[in-house]
Amino acid sequence: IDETQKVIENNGENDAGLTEEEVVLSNAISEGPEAEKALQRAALILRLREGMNSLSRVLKSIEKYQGSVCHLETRPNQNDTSQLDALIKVEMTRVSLLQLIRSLRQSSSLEHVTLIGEDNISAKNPWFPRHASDLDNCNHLMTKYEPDLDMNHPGFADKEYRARRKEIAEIAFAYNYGDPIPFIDYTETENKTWGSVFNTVLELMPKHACAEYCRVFKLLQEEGIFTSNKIPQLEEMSNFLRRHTGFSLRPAAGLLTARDFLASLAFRIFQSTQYVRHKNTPYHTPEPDCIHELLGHMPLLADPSFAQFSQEIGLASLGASDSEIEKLSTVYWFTVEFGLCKESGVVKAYGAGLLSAYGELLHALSDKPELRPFEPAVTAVQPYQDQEYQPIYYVAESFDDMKDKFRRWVSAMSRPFEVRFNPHTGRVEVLDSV
Ligand code: HBI
Ligand code: NLE
Ligand code: FE
Repeated sequence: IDETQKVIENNGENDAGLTEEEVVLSNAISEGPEAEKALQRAALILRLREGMNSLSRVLKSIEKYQGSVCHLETRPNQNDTSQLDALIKVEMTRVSLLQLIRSLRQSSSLEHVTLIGEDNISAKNPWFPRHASDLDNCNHLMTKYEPDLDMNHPGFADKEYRARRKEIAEIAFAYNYGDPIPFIDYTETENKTWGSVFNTVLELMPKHACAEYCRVFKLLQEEGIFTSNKIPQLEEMSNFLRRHTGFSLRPAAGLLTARDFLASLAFRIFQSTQYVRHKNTPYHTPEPDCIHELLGHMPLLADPSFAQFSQEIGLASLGASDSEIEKLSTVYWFTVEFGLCKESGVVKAYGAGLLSAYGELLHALSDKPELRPFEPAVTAVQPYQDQEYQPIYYVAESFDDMKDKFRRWVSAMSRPFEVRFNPHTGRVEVLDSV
């Protein structure tokens, strides 16, 4: 037992400044004869009373104890925004770590200092939704290409459009699991924008869309959900999906973070925007809108094999590291959003971003872009941009082949546990593999 630990054991919590639990944790972080000199990783959560000023003092202390910072995040405290919460991951010897914590706890500019073992906050026990109702906490938005913020957005100078977007976003913010999706009384302009995209896609479909898309499209027409004169309501579309694949919809206010967006797929829930693109750009918009969701995504989400593939991407994302999320979302991008596939030797579109944007659909199937065979390990690291038409597309041999390759690739991911969706309870179960 080293000296520090003796002190802790003899004097109890107050003198050492560590709770019993933390002593156990810090022991778990490091064990063995070389432990004293070995560098360990640990995470600290701090409440900073004087914001960034106290942060610089904390960093100086870490330096003083010869630790290095591997990761740092701050955010305003939820109850008191004048205070800052900081998550700091450090690398240092265990003895120094204990000294550091003690010295931080004596500082009057810090309200709380909590030590968490590295394992607790990363791979082994991360928080992720276990049931569809947990998705109420998974709607973090990305601020990208918004009419309020982006001068290049066609709605930037259109006050009426911006007000309408706000009104519709409010519905998504207020939505809770289990609520019926509120009805939207779309304006004549909005229905007309839908109509012009719908009619163009209808015309291009026989030549350019994959067979599964065409099959469900026809069903949707027969049921009166797909018509050229009115935008389908998310609620009726959700009920249609539920009958075919058990997928359902929940309204999203805009572009969600990839982690939140992918997580919902694990529960066969698709987060769908409800606003309509600006009338000046019917042929293509970089951000998802309900024309994209309805015309692009819905037909394939009603196809059993494709629904299965979508859920599997979602399951793979639960508790994944940031870099794995990045890879999964890139695979999603080049398949679900912009995928091409072969049908008796002819290349067809199945990606939703193509089937809702006739400008890009024609581009994708022209001789301009480069086509490459879908190969998850390669596709997953292909950089892409999300503002213009894609210069590269990936072509799947078939849905089955794509699923097969995806499964093999995903099984090599490093998550230290397995997840399984239990359809009877609607819960994700975690099978610890350690
Ligand atoms: N959010 N609302 C919404 N709709 C999407 O299609 C969407 C998203 N966030 C991220 C995303 N798509 C993809 O680019 C992948 O990163 C998952
Ligand atoms: N570019 C698509 C469209 O215009 O419908 C939307 C893509 C969303 C990722
Ligand atoms: Fe999409």
